[in-house]
Amino acid sequence: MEDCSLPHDSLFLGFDSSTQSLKATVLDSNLNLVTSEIVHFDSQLPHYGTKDGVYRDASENGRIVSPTLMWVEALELVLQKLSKSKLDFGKIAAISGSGQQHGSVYWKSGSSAILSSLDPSKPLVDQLGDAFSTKESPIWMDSSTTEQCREIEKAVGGALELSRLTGSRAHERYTGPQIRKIFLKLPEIYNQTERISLVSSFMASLLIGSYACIDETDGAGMNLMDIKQRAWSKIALEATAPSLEEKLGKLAPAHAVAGFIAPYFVERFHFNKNCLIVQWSGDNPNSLAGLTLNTPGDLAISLGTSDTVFGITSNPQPRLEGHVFPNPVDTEGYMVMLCYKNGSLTREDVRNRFAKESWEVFNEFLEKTPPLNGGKIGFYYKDHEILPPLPVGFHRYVLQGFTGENLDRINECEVEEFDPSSEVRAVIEGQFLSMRGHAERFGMPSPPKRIIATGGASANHSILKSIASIFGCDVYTVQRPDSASLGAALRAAHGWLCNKTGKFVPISCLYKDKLEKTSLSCKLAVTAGDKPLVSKYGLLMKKRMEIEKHLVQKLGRA
Ligand code: 5FX
Repeated sequence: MEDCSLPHDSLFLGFDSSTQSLKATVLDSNLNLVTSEIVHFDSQLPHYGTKDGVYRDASENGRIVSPTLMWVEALELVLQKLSKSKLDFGKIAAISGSGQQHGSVYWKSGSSAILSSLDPSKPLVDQLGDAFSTKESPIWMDSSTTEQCREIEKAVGGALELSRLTGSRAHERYTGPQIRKIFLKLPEIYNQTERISLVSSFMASLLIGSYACIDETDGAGMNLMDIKQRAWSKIALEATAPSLEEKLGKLAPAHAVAGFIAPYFVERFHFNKNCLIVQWSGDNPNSLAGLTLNTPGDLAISLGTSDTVFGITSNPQPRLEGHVFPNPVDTEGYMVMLCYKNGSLTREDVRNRFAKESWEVFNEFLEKTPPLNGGKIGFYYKDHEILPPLPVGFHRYVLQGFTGENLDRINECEVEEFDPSSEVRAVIEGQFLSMRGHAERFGMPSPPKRIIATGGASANHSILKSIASIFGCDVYTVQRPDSASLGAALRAAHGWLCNKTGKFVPISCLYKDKLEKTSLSCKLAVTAGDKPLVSKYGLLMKKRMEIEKHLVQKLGRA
């Protein structure tokens, strides 16, 4: 039997560098929450002038970036906040983190020297101002690389072939197409770049004071890695840009140690010099860890800036839709995922337009409208959607005579608007019917054994009720909705343990038989909807998928 205990009195720190904020969560050796902090980019770092953490470039269709230095400054600020909260940095045994997936950072030639000689008397941001060959990092919301996606797919033998090889067909937000765009359109930036990091490996690099590897899980979000070999794919690299492998560095498993914390942080914040930095990974993989998802029939739904649906499998079948990544806490398994760009910002937009900018009114509308919404179906895309690939726009249909019994002679009629309460139900039902439809098509369990909901909107009971009715299973929630930073803190402990043991140890070893006593426990929030309603929703879903297909044929990208 492995000794899975963590040293008494030690602490584990997890970050989440997400689209709109940087969060930090600290767990103790019993995996209980000690403290947490957050820096909101728009309000707490207003000098960068971001809206929702990003710049939406008006001059180039679909280009969405974030200022790289803002993430650097946020790291220093969140550490200052933790220090003010009297956190004893000296007790932190290991740190890991989560980054928004796909986003990339371009380190200028010579920056490795800057990174390894940071002066602890000065803020990071004053020393790294000149370290990047472009100051703006493309992020996951960007949709400006359709051309590069098609070129890469063609070069490797088609979209399905690329998906079988790398776990996904080419997607605009994926790092490979983003790198190719920079190489083709801004070659001087590409040529000046000595290292390309993901948001996750970028933040880890700051903490170790040298370039951190890209972890194999987040690396699968680039269209560059062979998911079976967990190694860079030569053919995908060649299809993307020249001399790319040397700019990417090596891959490492998510549980590996990236290095010791840099002297900069030891001197400035009084970390212990033996504090380990465990590889950072993507936000969705970290959530998977934080939700302790380890049963193939379980589905997680994360309701944040993006909405994602994910689960685990040992036998992935990559298709044109959805994504396959290595499981970040298992050396052999995989995680499967769907991703929607229109998540919380779109729910908020509908709330602002139709529910008097109030969540109370929004929930009241949701509760007072009947399930199935009288056959009213809505597609709400405030941003260019990923799944399905559709441009900005709202589309509304009424299924005349629909009662949920059958679809015979049911025709849809496009309308301009619904009454305000039906708009609210239509956005919520629309989002979850789409998830159910695409999850089934992707081969995810149907119905799932259970759903674990996380992210900001998982605190909304009215929304959870709709999920239970549409999917037909119990819905659980976690104590804390920021499962990505919690998962990162747990992974810090896991990496520490693997390092101590000298080999990979299953993560469940850390919480086996005591999950209920930790901050990772989840609780039943809503029981499954009744069966007849679930099958009526099945029909509505079928109709919705048909309409969606027509919309894609009419308006979508290839
Ligand atoms: C996943 O593929 C995504 O693009 C998003 O969920 C980002 O990770 C959000 F940060």
